[in-house]
Amino acid sequence: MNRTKDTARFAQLTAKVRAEEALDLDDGVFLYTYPDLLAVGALANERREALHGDKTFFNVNFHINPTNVCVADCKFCSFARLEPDSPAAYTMSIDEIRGKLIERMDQPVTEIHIVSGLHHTLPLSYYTDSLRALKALRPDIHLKAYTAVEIHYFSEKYGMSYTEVLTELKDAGLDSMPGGGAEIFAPRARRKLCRGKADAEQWLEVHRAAHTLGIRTNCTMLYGTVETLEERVDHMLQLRDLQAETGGFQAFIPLAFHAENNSLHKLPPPTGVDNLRTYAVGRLMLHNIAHIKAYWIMIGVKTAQVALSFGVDDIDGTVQEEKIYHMAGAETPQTLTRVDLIRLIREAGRTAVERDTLYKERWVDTGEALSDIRIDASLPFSSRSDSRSRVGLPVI
Ligand code: V47
Repeated sequence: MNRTKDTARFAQLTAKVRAEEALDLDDGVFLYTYPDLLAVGALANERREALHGDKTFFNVNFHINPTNVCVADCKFCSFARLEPDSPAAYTMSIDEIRGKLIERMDQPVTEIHIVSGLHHTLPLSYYTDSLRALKALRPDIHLKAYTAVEIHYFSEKYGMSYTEVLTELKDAGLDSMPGGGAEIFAPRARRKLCRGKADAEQWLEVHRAAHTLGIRTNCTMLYGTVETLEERVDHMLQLRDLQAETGGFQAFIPLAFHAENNSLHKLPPPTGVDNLRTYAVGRLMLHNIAHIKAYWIMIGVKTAQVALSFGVDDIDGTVQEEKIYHMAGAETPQTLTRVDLIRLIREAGRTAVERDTLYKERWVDTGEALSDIRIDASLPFSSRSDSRSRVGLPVI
């Protein structure tokens, strides 16, 4: 596409960004279509450095997907199994969920990211018991669990308000919530992608309820399917409005569509330029959300590294066992070690900072030789020993 390079308009927009004025829908679309990608990236990088300097955050986490049985019929999803009797359908017992943590008791994990399908028969106690079982093993671990779509489903299924569901989960050990399920808010696109699932108002209302209870959350945007650029920017603006009201979002995570094994498999994947531009536009539109995260599993390690110069200041964590993207064709590894993450951040010219889920700094890179960085440097030895003895493993 041959686009004109309106440098005067870009200069006005730069002045607006530097004056910390909120950008509007037209500004966002302009940034998406301005031909000079590097200029857009540099402006986003300016904001990123004003907020965080060279710091680039990561954490040591792992994922549990307790079930893939799901009543929703999302056209982009390769993970869910609609038929509980299908051979690929699974639902973990509470013991199997505990087992995922027991396997990792000697690792310096600080967060478990838990997301499930919308299971039609499980009681609420399945979810509260899972949280309690994990906290009993490692009281210090942060449980980032259940998307707004799951909370909305629980609310309808168990006849409870969002606040009642969230309060029960919080009492059981829920510490924060991931940002999934937002997809694209525009009703036109949502009807094509995920008809019948929680809509934009409901997704936002769950996050509002969570923030009111002091539960911090993340937010996402699925892009590269049927949406227009206007719909992407509108999605960002709706997130920004809720953030202005509650301040409860920690990070915005753009999610690039992956097409394998789902009904949208004929769509071309988002290009590298689209990925980098979406991070940059996200950084510039969402001036009131502190962190922009590149989920390396989804974007690839190499693009995640480059994204650190396009507005991104966070690359998620070690992850360890990922299903949603790998079932949709992601070719990234299943895990990166703490040292791998430090190396890739360092080589991008940034300072690696290991954070906890709420962005408290646990370790800051001072440049020691990679071979001297202990895998478990961030976990106090005593809590490692306590954890191992709690499940009957020898204390090492
Ligand atoms: O809600 C599903 C998306 C989300 C596909 O909060 C897809 O820290 C692309 O939300 N292609 C789940 N996207 C992942 C998620 C997430 C990931 C990492 C960190 C955090 C966080 C949240 O993935 C889903 C959906 O929007 N998704 N299938 C697909 N084929």
